[in-house]
Amino acid sequence: MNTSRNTDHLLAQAQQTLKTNDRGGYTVPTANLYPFQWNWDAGVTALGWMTFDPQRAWDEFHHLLKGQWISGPNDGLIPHIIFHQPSDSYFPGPDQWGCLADGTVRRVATTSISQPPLHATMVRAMLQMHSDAAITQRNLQPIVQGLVRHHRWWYRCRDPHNTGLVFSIHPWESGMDNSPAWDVPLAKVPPATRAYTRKDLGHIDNSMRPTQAFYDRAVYLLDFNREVDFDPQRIADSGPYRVNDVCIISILNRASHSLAGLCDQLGLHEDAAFLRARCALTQKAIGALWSDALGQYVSRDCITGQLLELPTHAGFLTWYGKLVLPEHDAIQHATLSAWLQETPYALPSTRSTCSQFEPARYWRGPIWQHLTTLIAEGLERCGHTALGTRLHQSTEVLFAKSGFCEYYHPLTGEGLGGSNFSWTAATYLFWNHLNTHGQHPASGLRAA
Ligand code: 9WN
Repeated sequence: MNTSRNTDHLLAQAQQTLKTNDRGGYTVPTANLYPFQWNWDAGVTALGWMTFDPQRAWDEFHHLLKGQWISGPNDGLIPHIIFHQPSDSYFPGPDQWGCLADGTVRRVATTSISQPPLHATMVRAMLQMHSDAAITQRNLQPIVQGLVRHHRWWYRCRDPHNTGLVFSIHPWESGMDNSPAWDVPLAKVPPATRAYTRKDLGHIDNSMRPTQAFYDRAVYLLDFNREVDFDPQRIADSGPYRVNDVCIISILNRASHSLAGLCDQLGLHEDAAFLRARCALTQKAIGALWSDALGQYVSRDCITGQLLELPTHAGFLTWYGKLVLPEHDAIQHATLSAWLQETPYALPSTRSTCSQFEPARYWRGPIWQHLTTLIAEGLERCGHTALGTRLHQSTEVLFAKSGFCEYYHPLTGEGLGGSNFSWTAATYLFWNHLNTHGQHPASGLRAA
């Protein structure tokens, strides 16, 4: 097959993946394994829809915002899963979280935690891709208002002492659920003692999924949150797991810059000023997450103050987050360059030389394509074009070799986890759009 036929075939397959996973205005990440709408998946998936059905892209956000909490101390929270329709193929489902629709705080059943808030940056990118005035007019304002409320929730509830570094309260909130970076803080969380039945192992081989010990702690934290009635102050004072996650911090910071720009556009000047002030605070604080030993940024246990010095790809998102301090830039660049010598495919979620590296297990080694592309974009916009392009090219190789899987083996390039995966297909559609519109590789997002 020649290159252009290959591209046509991949494009058709990617669009078909989104259509197959469409549940009428929102997209499931993949059938059965993840049968609901997920928070950060929705943001990435919208970019894919934008390449061939702009109104459908905006609908992804409208559906996500139907799950937003609309009153009480957690006003503004966009939960990590929105349970629009029932399904019994996933644990923990709506019966576990204590967050059913009540018409006051919630209009739809949801979880009680969030996920990396990349949405505002995706909205900026969507506007650059398709600037039809009528469609923008119809969609932009309610989405921006919902996102402002959400960012205010992050800063109010997850950084109540204005340190500049928000914390997360559950490994599922990080999106990088099973990262070895969480091993130390999770080891201090007691295991759940109640009976429950995992469903993930009915879909995916045990060797690729988190351990039982991980699930026992994940369930304990879910129960804790429900038992303290989701009270942000009690969670901030005595939650058993609080982590300054460098992925969330970077993604939030970038999205706050993006959102401030969108607020300017809509005349929401007070919100824009608030967001910029929070970005300035984060910029001042980020140095605390630098690891001299690893030559990269890392996460930190917020309870003990201990750096979680594990070499994970999350640290490289600081370029995307506009947060890298000048004195760290060349060092982290050298670190990433060294990583790239070590595996045939990029970018592993954990460095392959690390003893916790497991190339096929969830977040402990495999490649996630959407994250590689965000990191590539961050590198490019900070002037590290060669490295960014290299990462970008390596994602293209994987799409062509293994299609649109949930994640990929960094030593063999094999596709792993769920198949026909929405955010992977969307990432391909987005990058292809930038290439064909002369915005290769990352300039389309540069202003965002
Ligand atoms: C828990 C949907 C989600 C992603 C996460 C990924 C995985 C869920 C799970 O799937 O998490 O949220 O049950 O393993 O880790 O990043 O959003 O694709």
